[in-house]
Amino acid sequence: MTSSSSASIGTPGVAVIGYAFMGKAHSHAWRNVAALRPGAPDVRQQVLVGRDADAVTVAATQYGWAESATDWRAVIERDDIDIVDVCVPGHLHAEVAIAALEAGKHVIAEKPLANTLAEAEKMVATAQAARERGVHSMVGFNYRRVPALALARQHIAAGRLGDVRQVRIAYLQDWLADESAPMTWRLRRELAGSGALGDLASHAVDQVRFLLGQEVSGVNALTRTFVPQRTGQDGPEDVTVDDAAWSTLRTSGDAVVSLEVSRMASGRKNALGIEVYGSRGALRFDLESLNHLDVCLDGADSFSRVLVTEPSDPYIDGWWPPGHVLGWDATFTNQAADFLTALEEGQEPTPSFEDGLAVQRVLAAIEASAEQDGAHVGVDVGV
Ligand code: SOE
Repeated sequence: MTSSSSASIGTPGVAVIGYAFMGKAHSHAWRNVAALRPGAPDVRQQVLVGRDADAVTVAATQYGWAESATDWRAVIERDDIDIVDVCVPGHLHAEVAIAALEAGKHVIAEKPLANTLAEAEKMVATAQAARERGVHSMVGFNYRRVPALALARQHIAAGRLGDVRQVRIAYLQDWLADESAPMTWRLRRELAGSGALGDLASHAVDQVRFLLGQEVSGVNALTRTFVPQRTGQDGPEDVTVDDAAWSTLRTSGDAVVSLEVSRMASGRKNALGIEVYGSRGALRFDLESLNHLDVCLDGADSFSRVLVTEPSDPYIDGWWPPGHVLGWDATFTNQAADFLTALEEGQEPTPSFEDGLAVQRVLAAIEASAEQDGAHVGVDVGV
């Protein structure tokens, strides 16, 4: 099944590698995708993989998996596994995704695609070779599947904002605001690659590309690590990633984007705020109120609030009647459905690994600019 690009994928067997926060979110999606997304093929929820045998066994039972396992290498070689879903920390993305693609499995890799540009480039080369054999891949920028953001993209593409001139995008969380919050893998460069940049700015940059349909062509940026040491298991440890980042981006369509990300914004839990302003209108979105889109379209004078739950709205069909709102988890279910539908059609799903690499190149430019105290750094995303 895995090396064919024929119309039917049957009932593919799925393995999720990693069972923490993202492994849980993706498990929920695989479990519900056929029930909630019309036309999405059903899957076999086969194996959940993790290093701690006891903990992954408990998680596998809780999340509806047939089995658990501790050896991802053995799992990706199995004939009953067709899809490998990579939900491990960033330093393992390249190794697991490349091995799975080479074993003929379709792959979803969580964002950011990789920790380094070199790894991301290798993943793209492997994905391109795999595509020739009918083996497909996708990077998990789940916010592309928020109905309100998919609708926002449609409005922009239809010209209802006119020419987009400026964008404000801020992704703010507060789970590191407390200086006594302990050390985690997310604060170690060798495991996470970067801090708020890879974790949060990756989503923001992807949204700029997704919403505007434009590339980022240059950046100026600053980053800060406000708390340079945190307490680990064996005492104080250096934090080797950024806590927050700010950047001004130029786009290929001559728009200017103001981007701000932080995991130290006291009181903000998961606030992805997006504002897009054009010559004939504007849009405003807040992830903590994700069923709403504020619109000012076609030369209107002020904003009105739209509840994005009509069957005609993107990603709503198959869920609930109008006004019965969706949650954050729905973005992963919608993502799994799009992935399966693309496989069924023998198409490369989006966003592709090339999209992941393009985001990675912008993040690398932001880091390079920050190292030069905000100097302009040009970007050629090259995809
Ligand atoms: C943690 O900061 C995190 O889980 C991100 O890694 C996710 O991508 C984001 O959706 C929510 O916050």
